[in-house]
Amino acid sequence: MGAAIRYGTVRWLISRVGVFALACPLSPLLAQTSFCEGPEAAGTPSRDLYCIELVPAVGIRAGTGRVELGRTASPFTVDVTADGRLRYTPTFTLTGLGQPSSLGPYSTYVAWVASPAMETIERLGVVSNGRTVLPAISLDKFTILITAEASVATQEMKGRLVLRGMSPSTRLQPPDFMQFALGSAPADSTGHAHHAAAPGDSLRWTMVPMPAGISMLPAEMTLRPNATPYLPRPSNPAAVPMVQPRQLVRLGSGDTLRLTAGIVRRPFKGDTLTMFAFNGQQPGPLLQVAQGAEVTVELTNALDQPTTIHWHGIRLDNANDGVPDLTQQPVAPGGRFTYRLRFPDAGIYWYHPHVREDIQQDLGLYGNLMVRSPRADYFSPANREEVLMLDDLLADDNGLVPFGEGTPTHALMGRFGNVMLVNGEPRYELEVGRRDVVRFFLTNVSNTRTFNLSFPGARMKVVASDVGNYEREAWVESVVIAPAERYVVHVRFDGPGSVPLVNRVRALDHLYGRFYSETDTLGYVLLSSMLRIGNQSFDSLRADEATRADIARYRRHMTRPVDKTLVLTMETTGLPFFTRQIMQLDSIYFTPVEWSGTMPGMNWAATGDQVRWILRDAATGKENMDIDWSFRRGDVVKVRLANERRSFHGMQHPIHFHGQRFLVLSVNGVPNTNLVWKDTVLLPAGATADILLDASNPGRWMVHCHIAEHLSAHMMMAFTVQ
Ligand SMILES: [Cu+2]
Repeated sequence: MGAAIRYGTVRWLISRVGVFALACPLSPLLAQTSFCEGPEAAGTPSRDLYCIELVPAVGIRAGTGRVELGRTASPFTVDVTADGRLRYTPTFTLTGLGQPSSLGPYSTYVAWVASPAMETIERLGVVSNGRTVLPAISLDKFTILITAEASVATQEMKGRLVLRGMSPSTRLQPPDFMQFALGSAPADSTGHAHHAAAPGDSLRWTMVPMPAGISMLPAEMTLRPNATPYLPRPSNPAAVPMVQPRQLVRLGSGDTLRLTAGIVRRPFKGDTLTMFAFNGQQPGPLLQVAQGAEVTVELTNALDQPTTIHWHGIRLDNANDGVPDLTQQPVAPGGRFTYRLRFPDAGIYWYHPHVREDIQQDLGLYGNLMVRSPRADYFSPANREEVLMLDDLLADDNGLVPFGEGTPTHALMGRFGNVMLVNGEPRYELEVGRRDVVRFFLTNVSNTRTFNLSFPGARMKVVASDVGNYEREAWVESVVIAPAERYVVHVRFDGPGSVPLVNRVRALDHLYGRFYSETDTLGYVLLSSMLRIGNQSFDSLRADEATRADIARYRRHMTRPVDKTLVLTMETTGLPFFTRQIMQLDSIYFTPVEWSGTMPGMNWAATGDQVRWILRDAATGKENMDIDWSFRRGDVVKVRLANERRSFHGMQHPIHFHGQRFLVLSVNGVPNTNLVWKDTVLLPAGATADILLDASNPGRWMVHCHIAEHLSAHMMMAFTVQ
């Protein structure tokens, strides 16, 4: 009760301060809250990506302003529409505007947003000197216009133009000159060799598959990774077992599971691929345990390379965390390792190797781990549960595109696949009754792809993420899920007919400087004619009082100063001239999230020897494994993650902390109002996030980017909890 009152008081104070500040536009309190104002500080969101400078129109002598492209608090760190358009909540800060009447027969100023060619113009709202927050904008490229108007009610832009500014995305333009200059390079004559050679032949690189609708410069088509191509090639393929579907394995406390990482064959588009699997299953067995249980897993390595298993998100004993050279020696081919697991937190977790994830995880070594709460009402009611592992595979007519043996390929943006998989299959199907509520447990196990998932026409609410429930359920139009993240959603299918599960994003055509839509249909939910009475509780959003009480214990730490700042950046060496030139042109604008692999050739050809992704401790300047933060058990640490826009290639990074849990307090300075325990957070390009780390589990642990190629290209550090 006491906590509830305190929380209520804090919310009341926030609302009062908010109203006061809006009523006093020059309040220094709020003047500080926009990162677009004042001198640019280190560790703040990129002005270049999230601020617009407004400039006076011809003949206007007084007035300037800025627009902060902010976000409204959401369950995700990226605000995006179901069809994939980024959504910005603009905050206008205007100064020095004279009386509108000084410009003519006008009484007010109005802000508008227009597409670059002005074919659509939308009214945003009335503005004046000071700060004004206006409705969200979801155009790819746009221009902000402020006009003097005769009436506040005007819905049409008729008055005099006063200020204008262009969105950062309008800088994305076709590099005509380079296209001409670089386009003259000769095409490669070996471009169509067969890379899935017969046993005994050596593998060769051929051209990487192109996404539909994207063109590549001839010079890009000549690029090849400077690495030895690798695919698993057993000496006796006929003896390799065919892959099996996932099995549910319920483990009680004290049980032992034998898990073998081995080689399998699987049918694929009329061909047969050689891949990896746990116990011959893709995904690996779905393990289900009760919260608080302790089980043993005996790993046998039947691969042709060393491996380990990391139990992602589980706050277990450090020696069982599966990190090679940090918590254990890698398990050699033919070797074994015993993991002793405990499960302090309910939720959906997953397991995967921590050796060359870019190869081993991509070839199928991943499985989910469901930890059940003893609370019967842990989730609000649903008619059924579905556990989905989302992945993508990169293949062409010859089968899988080979991996780099000693170093990863795709070291720039990660290995985007061109075939979407749900639970290892290219087509997912589920049959449900009409009005059924389905609880989906979603895990993104892809190397690099961030999905924007929705079931068009079906209502969806998010109820939980990585390490437990949200403080309260929230309606969402889509789920933004980065590699290694988990979300639990409840979806009601009212029907009739069928509902697709789609990934809808806006991809960047770097060559032509444009955005375009990509829609992947991952599967269908088929609605049977059986009509259920329906699930009344679905219509309301439930609060989880136990989660609220748990998080409330950390509330006093939320306003503390930042303890540690981690900068995410990169450097390159020895990239081809062409790649460096294109990257330089490209760096004029980075989209907050690269949803799709639209620079396939140069991305593929860049290896971990040429690209070094960096976690840099802002206080010491130390990088990656030279960092060794030390905390005491029970410390609560505020860490600011700052994704540096000015690096050579800015893009999003899903950052994972091992062995602990954290709260994402704010993104780009906007506080989250509905918290959830996480182990992985997606940092958009140029963005910052403040997280509150609950350093409660002793040991030496990793922090790393969960884009598999970034991890394999050094983007990792360690910290100790004593
Ligand atoms: Cu990364």
